[in-house]
Amino acid sequence: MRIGVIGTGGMGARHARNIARHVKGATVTLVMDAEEDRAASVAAEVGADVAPEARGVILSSYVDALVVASPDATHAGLAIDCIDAGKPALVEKPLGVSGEDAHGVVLAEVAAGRRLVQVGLMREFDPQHIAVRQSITAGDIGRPLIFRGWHRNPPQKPRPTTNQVVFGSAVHDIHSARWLLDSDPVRVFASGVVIHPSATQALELQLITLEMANGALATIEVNADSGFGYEVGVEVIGSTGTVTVAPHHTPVVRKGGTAGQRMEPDWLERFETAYLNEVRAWIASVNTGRAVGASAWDGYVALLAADGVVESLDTGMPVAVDLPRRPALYSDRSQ
Ligand code: ISE
Repeated sequence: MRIGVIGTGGMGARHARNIARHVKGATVTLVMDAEEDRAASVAAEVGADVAPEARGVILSSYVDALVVASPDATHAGLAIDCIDAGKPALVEKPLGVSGEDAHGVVLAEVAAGRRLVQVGLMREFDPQHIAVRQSITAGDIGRPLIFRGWHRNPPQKPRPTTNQVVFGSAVHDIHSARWLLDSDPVRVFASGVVIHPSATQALELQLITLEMANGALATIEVNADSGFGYEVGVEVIGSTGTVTVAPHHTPVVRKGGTAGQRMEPDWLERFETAYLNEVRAWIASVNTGRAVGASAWDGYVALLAADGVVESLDTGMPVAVDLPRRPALYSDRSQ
């Protein structure tokens, strides 16, 4: 399978390398990035050619399927172009810059009558998250009642805006809550805190509550500048027990009167296995025609809830999430 990669920043480069090095039967043939040097260096690494613009990659007769990892504002439009070209695409999150933007992708897929888009909401491919889900479905904790997520980022340059914290980061946790609680959000409430007033007035630390259709609740703490490294975790409280991810992958070292663990510095290291699993599952699904992972619908629902979070941060009020009926095309998902 010949893959075209649009956007060769951190995620696009990671996907390109993973495909070139670790996925049998797949090659990266064409890459594109607005920064040509960046595209050229990834192309040289994976043995691909460089294309001058995104739509040329999608339409190229040397490309069977696409990875879209360009800036967020281009995701929905490029996803629709892939659908129009009849080519499968792994599209990075967020699927758009608003619920409405992402809804266009859902409508295009429904019109095409088949699922061509997998969204990079990749916690579903993380062994730790999978173990939590398996424990829930095995009945270990009874009926899942509350999802508690924590999501702490290293500082980024430039610092994110309030909305970027929601659309770029919290969408992952909204998706995890839906996936683990098996239900959709019906109402959201959010408030936030400025961490470093001298640097930014953005609400870099936010607390989000979701009320789900099945009566369960979710709380999400999302932090754009942890001050210590990267950490993502979930705990689900059920009617007869709780299940939580183990704290870190790294060993506990005791020395000099302390016990410590090295923190992963960022998501590229923390979710190394998940990214590989994700891209392998995607290529396999393109081969079999059986979609896996987060769908365009999932990407859309996460953004519709994210719209509500932004409104709630702004107004200080709870906001209803009005989901349209889920199209039959997406009925194989449990949510
Ligand atoms: C980043 O873009 C990712 O997708 C990471 O998975 C997420 O944890 C981080 O907050 C985002 O900025």
